[in-house]
Amino acid sequence: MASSCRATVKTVGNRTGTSTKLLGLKFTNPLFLASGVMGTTPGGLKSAVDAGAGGVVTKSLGLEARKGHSSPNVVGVDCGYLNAMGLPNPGVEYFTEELSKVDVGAPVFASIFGEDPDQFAKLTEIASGAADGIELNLSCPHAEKVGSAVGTDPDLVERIVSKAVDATDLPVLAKLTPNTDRIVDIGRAAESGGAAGVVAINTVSGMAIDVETKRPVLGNVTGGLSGRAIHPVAVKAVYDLYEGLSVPIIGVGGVETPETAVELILAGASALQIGTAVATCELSVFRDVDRGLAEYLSQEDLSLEDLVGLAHRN
Ligand code: RRO
Repeated sequence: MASSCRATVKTVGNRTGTSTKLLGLKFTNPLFLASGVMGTTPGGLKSAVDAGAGGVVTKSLGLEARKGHSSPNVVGVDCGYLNAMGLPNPGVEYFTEELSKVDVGAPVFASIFGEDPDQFAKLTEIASGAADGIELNLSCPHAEKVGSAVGTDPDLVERIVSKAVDATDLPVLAKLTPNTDRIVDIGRAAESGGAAGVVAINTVSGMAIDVETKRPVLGNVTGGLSGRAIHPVAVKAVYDLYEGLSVPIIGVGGVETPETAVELILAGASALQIGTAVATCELSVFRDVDRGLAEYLSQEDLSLEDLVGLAHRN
């Protein structure tokens, strides 16, 4: 894929000006590794931190190890990727044990998925043994009984979040799906359940068909679209959530340049996650975007906090 992502950036002295406190945690910058990319092993998470990520999110973990959907499970499309990985993961107990042996170097959020509030509570309890925060996956668009199957009913979302919050002292985030016209209702339900923040957005439901074979490309037929293509969808979701919620919003979707990062912060995001651009722009994306963000803040004479949601006040 053509890389339009590398920003022209200058270092602002020694300081980036983007360190931040959020959810009771300290981050060297507000750019976190999104779930699903490099997060299947603690070593992968550490590599992202070494490359400049301010925080990291694991691949989504379930109660049992899982192989995922048959391949092809990722396909490049214009301005992004379609994936239907199918939640492959080594199981929460194994991963938590491995994570406890590694100093990742920045706050780690354990992403978890389950079928009901009890499963989420159990997963939360186990993952809390090694993580600094929990991200509830209420939004994978292509899995049966989990992900958006449980994340589009506000009552169920509130019960899931509430049970997870009761099972831990760590901050609990709810990752929301864009594949609904009720994202604000769902975000409010997560907030009522005690979520410390919400993450918006997971991938947008999509599919690709091969014109030669005349068959769907992905092994699972449908998948989730990520990358630059979904950036405007993420901006709108974050903007709407900022109007309707009081808890912090973590924006994700097509962040690959300082401009795309600033846009999501102006919409209302207090921090951001980067996933697809780690593949399309390489790991340097964290430092490149952070430097560009710092330069923008310096030029505009604004703090990061000033910038959050500024589009609503201008
Ligand atoms: O593993 C996946 O197929 C996957 C997950 Br858990 C998710 O949350 N979002 C996505 O696009 N793919």
